[in-house]
Amino acid sequence: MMDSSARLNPAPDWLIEARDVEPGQWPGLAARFALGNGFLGWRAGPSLGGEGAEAGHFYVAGLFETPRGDNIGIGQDVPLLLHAGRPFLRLLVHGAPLPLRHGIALDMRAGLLREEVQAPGCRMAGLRFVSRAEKPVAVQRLRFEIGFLGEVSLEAGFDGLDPLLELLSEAPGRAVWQTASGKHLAIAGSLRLSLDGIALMGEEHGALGRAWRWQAVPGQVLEFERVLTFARDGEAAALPVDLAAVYAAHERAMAECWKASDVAIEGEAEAQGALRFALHHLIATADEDDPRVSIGARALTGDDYHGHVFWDTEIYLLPFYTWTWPEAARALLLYRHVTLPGARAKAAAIGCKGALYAWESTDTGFEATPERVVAPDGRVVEVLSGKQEQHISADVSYAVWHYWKVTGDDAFMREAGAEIMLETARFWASRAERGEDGRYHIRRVIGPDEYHEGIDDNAFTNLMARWNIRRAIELAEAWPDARAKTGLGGEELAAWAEVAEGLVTGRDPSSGLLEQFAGYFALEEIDLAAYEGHRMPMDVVLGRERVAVSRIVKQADVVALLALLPEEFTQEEIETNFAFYDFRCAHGSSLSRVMHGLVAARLGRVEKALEHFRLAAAVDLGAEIAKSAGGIHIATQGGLWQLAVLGFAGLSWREDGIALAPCLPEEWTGLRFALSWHGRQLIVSISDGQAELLLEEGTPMRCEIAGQSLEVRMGEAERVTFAIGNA
Ligand code: IFM
Repeated sequence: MMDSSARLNPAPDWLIEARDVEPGQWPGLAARFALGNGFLGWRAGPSLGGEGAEAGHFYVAGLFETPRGDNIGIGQDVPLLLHAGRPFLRLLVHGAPLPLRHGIALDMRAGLLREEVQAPGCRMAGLRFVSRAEKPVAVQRLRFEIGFLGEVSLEAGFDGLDPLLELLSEAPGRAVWQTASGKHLAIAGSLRLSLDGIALMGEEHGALGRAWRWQAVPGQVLEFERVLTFARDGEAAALPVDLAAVYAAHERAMAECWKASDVAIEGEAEAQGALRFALHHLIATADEDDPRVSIGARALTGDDYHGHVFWDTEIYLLPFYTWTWPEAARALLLYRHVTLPGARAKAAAIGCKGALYAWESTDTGFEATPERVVAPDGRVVEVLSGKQEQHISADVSYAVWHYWKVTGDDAFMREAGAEIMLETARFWASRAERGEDGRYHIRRVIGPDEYHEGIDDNAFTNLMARWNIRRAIELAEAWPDARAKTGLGGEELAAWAEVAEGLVTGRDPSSGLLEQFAGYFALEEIDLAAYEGHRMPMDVVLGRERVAVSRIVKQADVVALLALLPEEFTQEEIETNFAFYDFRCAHGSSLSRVMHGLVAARLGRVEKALEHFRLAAAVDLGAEIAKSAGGIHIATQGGLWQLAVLGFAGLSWREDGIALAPCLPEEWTGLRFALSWHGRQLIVSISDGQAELLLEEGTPMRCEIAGQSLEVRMGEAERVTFAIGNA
């Protein structure tokens, strides 16, 4: 098995490190350096005692509970993703703790967290991982080198469980907890300590704990090992005995993940590091085997947004999974099928038909958005997004359609995807109102720009809804089975077509400029340049009320539309709209810059795109570690992949293959990435005005590179030369 005393991995682009960690830095670092496998998330707190140790707890995907009473401090019940406990170690020498200096290093390629602790007369090196191959399993190994004489006690235990989890039963090596609503968490654990190769028995300390005492002498070497298995349903899995085999399986599974999804950037080490960091978290956060869970806005790395699932998953994350890890994409989309009953109930509750997905979703699919929150200025404000941010339904369908087109997974579409698309289209057709102008309107919504609430005809919502209805009509016409399953008759279909054709778009026919929503152009113009350097979001700087009557946009809204539906616009329209809205966007959400970057890259505005890339990468890798304390911003990570691959490489799908329109920043001398299309595995390499495509596996397919169309065959690399900066 791996050697816990090994030196840190010297390849800097696969490693992030933090040395001499200050106690106050642990919450942010614990998220940044977190490990996960989609079922378990393990925050990177320090193994050994001291301040900050509480940061290192586990999450189990899908383990939510709604406490009764006022759980977020303003009189309402909201489902929360529970803390699934934290393993700890306490070392005392002559009855007192030692002053410790901690360093951690995340080896992203191996999916391992390494740790070094220095103390007077003692050095400890350790590593831990959650198995990519056997999801319930987490392993920790530590090696202590003792250089002093004295009485030592070491206690290993497990605490920090969410107060909503009550102990139901325990026996040596296992414990089961239950919530008031009957959710379960079962954990089994084993602990071993050996001194110079000889096992020390110690004493039992609770079900998952043990304590040892011994007389230390210089030169002693202690090896500690902890293995845990977790279960959300039923019994905790049996503890593996052969850890070398567990590690080997993890190593193989990690190698497969990286082979399928790696992106290598030449020329800019920071960008390479940022992308590998993004990929580490994207790999760590999906469970290809469980369609009952999806990915929360902070993945399994922190408490912000309580583990709730937003449009972030479908719009920011799904492209990555769809193009590189279709099994994970499929499971994530099946989650939206499993949660259709909640979406149908939400639509019915507002008098509509079909399916309106929860803006914030948990294990049930019922709406989980809090109705009020405490704003940064301390005021309690009403949150309307749970009621009004309805574009989520079109976003889900968008992800379904693109998954289908990229993978060709007809079975998924027949079993689940078509039903999602038809039910969401049905929602939009019933939600749109016919106005006196004879056109259809979607009123009282919030678009991605959450600074403007209760607006009418948000261009993003209307165009995405129209797109949703149109694709659903195509499906219904091609697949009579899907029509039968959803009880869709010809009359209803005709009504959908009428709504789609009649929906207002806010598009000025002469300039192609979209009005973000009805009345937006009449709002106050505020020059954002005057606020450059402000570190607070604009709704805090100017106040919510002022921003709401201004043209300041919180995050990519029309620009997101340009990114998602480029085929609906001419190049000139994209230019016009991007120029108008990029200038007015305050990027008050971590989701914003990657979308702006993606559109800029496709427009060939490469330096601007790179600036957005760098600023987005800084969200979870910048100097302000505390920004990540509530968890890493997983949508940003997915967006960075999109910006590199869909933006700089210009990847898109065609019915019979793929297309690339490369336009790399000058600083990036090369870009290489893996992708899959209709079950085929491909490697794309771009550098020096050349793009090379290698079909590693699968039957021949078509590819268009910088406008040149060719057929690629397995094992034969196809190379195309293109003019740099003019893809
Ligand atoms: O989904 C986002 C939303 O677009 C902006 N606020 C944060 C949410 C979760 O990331």
